[in-house]
Amino acid sequence: MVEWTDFERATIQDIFSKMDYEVVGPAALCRCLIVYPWTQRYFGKFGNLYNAEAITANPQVAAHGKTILHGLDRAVKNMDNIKATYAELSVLHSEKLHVDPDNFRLLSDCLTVVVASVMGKEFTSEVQAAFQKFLAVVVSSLGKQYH
Ligand code: HNI
Repeated sequence: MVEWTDFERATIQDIFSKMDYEVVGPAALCRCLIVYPWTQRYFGKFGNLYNAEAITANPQVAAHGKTILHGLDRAVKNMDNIKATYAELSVLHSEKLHVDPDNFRLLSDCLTVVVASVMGKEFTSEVQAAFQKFLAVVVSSLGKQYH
């Protein structure tokens, strides 16, 4: 089980309580699709992903970016039980969606970049460390049901 310090818990709650899901979710998923174009292969039914402009303007990408953040919300609310919280989502990504689990890390790195740019100076190294630890647990839990 993962141990969290009071600072880590407070930081994660704080980041998510102030986060504008409408902006951060779409921005993180857009970055992932643009910076790592092979991740587009899972979103064939989302229509036009032809270039950065098309990806940024695609309403299905924006909607799915928000869905992902709502998925992360579940981990924020269950920080002591992230693995169990994600058991079903892990099976879905593995068995139904066939998403290569390496991509979880890529998306979480894009999310870090977006959160850092929104928070500016407040995104200190200590805050980054807490955020990265949280995302590492998320990534590991989402990958748990792969075999
Ligand atoms: Ni992901 C669906 C959460 C990373 C591809 N994904 C979901 C859903 C949630 C979710 C929640 C909706 C499930 C449902 O309908 O029951 N995804 C998350 C989280 C992360 C993540 C929390 C990581 C931080 N997903 C990824 C990555 C990819 C990905 C990295 C591919 C590169 N996800 C998908 C696809 C779907 C999906 C594809 C189905 C979309 C759809 O609309 O059918």
